[in-house]
Amino acid sequence: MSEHVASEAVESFKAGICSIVGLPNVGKSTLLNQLIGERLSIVTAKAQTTRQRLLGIYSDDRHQAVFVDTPGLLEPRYALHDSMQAEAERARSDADVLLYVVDVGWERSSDHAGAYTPPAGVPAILCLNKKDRLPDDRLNSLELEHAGRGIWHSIVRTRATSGEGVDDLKRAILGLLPESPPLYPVDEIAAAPVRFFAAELVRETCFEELADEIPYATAVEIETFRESGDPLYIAALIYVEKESQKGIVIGRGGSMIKTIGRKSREKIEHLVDRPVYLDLRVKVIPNWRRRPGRLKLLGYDVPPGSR
Ligand SMILES: Nc1nc2c(ncn2[C@@H]2O[C@H](COP(=O)(O)OP(=O)(O)OP(=O)(O)O)[C@@H](O)[C@H]2O)c(=O)[nH]1
Ligand SMILES: [Mg+2]
Repeated sequence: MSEHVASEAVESFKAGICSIVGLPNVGKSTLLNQLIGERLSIVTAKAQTTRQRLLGIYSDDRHQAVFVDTPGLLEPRYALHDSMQAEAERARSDADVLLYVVDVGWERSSDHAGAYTPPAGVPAILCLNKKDRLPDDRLNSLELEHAGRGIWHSIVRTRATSGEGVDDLKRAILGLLPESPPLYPVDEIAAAPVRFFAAELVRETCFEELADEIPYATAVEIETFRESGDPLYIAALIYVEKESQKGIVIGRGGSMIKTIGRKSREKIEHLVDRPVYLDLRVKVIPNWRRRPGRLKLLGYDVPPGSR
């Protein structure tokens, strides 16, 4: 009898992939972090922060949702953008559930959702995010408008920055997962190694501290990641495309690189929960965003036929 109960419990486990898609800056990465309860995906006020698919895993005793955060894109301009676009498309085609995120305070984002059709056979949820940016009556009419298309399995309003609505959203997603055993060990929350997140935190800090085009011209590579020894020793390279950008990243008397180093180190220490020694250097690779060979070296997948 007990054996029978156990096999039933295994059969009713639900697991699958939920891809989070939408235009840049609508709050996809903030939502992923809230759904997982951990700051995995980097978030900044600038659009096109996320460059690669990032997995965040949520497990409870009956479900496992593997959330995939994707880059939000408009028109690709560089080989790097082709790579970002391909990452987003791959995530879309792998999905068991699709989460389409809209910034309700930005008309273009909602219009885009209005024109979007999820792939056949994949249940899709519409997330009206940044609900703090629109009065309730306008939110109501927006929701009615989207509901009228009949393509959304459900529509959920959220404020990702505070976590409001995220529990409802999670419930809606978990309910749509197919029956399946867990895809990852249930105590894992991420599928990438810590050194990937360390590089991402340096990149996030570059986005926060540097202005204009410079953050977009930066890439971060971890050269050394030595976990034996105390503190944890990390040497990282920040790549830029021009000598003039290198000068700005270093700053007068090294002031900017010191700030980036200190802030990045604090974030990494928070992540690994131990002291970190972070050594940062800046190097120029001319036009790396336009050169598929360089992109590959920096860890970005490049689709065939990329410009
Ligand atoms: N007011 C408000 N701001 C939000 C909300 N959710 C996210 N944001 C902010 O929106 C900005 C973009 O958030 P991200 O999570 O980086 O957006 P994204 O969709 O991942 O952006 P890309 O990676 O560039 O495609 C950040 O400054 C967030 O703090 C929300 O519910 N309300
Ligand atoms: Mg993002």
